[in-house]
Amino acid sequence: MPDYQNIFTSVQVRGPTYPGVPMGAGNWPREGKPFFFYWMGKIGDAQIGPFYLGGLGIMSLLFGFIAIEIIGLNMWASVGWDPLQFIRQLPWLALEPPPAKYGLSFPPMNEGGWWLMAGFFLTASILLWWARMYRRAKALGMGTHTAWAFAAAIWLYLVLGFIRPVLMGSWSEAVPFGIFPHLDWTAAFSIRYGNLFYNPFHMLSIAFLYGSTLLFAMHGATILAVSRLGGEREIEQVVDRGTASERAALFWRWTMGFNATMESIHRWAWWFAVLCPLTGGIGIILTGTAVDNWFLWGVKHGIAPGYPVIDPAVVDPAVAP
Ligand code: 07D
Ligand code: 07D
Repeated sequence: MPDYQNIFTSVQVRGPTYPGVPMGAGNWPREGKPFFFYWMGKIGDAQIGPFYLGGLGIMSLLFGFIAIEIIGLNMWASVGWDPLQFIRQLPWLALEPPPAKYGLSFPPMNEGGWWLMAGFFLTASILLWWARMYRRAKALGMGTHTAWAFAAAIWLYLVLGFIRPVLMGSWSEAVPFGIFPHLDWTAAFSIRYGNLFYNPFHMLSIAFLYGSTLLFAMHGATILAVSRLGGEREIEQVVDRGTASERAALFWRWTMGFNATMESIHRWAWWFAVLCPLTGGIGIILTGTAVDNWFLWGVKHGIAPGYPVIDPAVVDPAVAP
């Protein structure tokens, strides 16, 4: 069965195209005539469309487009409107937040005003997309787990770009737009606050990040390992646990003495993923507001060694008044 043995997916199913379940009043019609795309079928479902656009979707795309437009045009302006340099230097270009002197006021457009506007439209776009996700799940009679997981990511995004800057009293605390500039910000933030590694919520966030990849690998591998027994065909697993799911469970009970269930493994995955940005956001919100230097905080709480006093006459600038 060579078709059954490729990297990503099993045989391609080709019935008539399916528009999805009918929906009641208050829903838009789905757009576009669905078609099959063989190569997409290699990595997922071969049927493309129909799409559900909806009012929230259109508004989100529109606001997102405005944000990207503001960011892109500002970056282009920063290289003197040279199209070649714009493409060549794109990863290094930035739209920076206003300087500290403007606090939380609306700065002049070319000193962070455009940054503030782009942030507003990007945030509106993301929140509208969240609402769309919530509404579509409801319309299908599903739970809203995906929307709440997305909300956890939005929490970290809002802490970084809105909540913490407001608490600190200045937009200048926020992240710039740009590929490498946002990495520079991340590194500078860690140094400014005495090494983020000693922030226990950064530690938790990392544990959940690494934990997520481990759980994903374990779950993906387990299901693939029993796919020869039909383990990935979830509908059949629901009505008849069968030999695939049973073996998958037994494998882990044998190798590590404990196994998740077909349901609980997905709860594990959901919580690990959600707790990564959730704990991370707590760590960022505490930085500069409650804790000014995580290394010294670590020394105080016995998780980092202090520097030995070599010359008592020299005062560590970090602890100088
Ligand atoms: C694979 C799903 C697809 C999503 C993708 C991202 C854009 C941005 C905009 C040019 C896993 C699409 C990107 C639309 C283009 C402009 C103006 C998700 C997948 C492919 N980061 N970060 C990246 C964002 C922060 C950090 C890459 C966003 C914090 C480090 C990409 C945000 C800090 C590294 C990116 C955000 C931080 C990255 C790949 C928002 C601390 C990397 C992302 C909205 C958390 C890596 C050059 C990825 C890299 C990277 C986007 C926030 C740190 C450009 C949208 C401020 C250390 N970040 N990031 O695959 O290669 O995510 O950077 O908060 O090493 Mg970042
Ligand atoms: C960014 C949530 C917002 C994203 C949203 C998506 C779009 C695009 C695109 C349609 C990612 C919106 C999407 C607009 C649409 C399309 C295609 C989630 C985001 C809403 N760190 N660090 C973390 C590690 C160091 C620092 C978290 C490791 C150094 C700062 C994570 C190491 C310094 C911050 C993590 C390491 C430093 C973090 C991020 C190792 C730098 C944060 C979790 C091995 C010198 C963030 C508490 C996440 C945080 C964060 C990992 C090192 C700085 C666990 C593994 C010491 C400033 N770091 N870090 O989910 O929460 O991000 O910290 O060295 O702010 Mg770190």
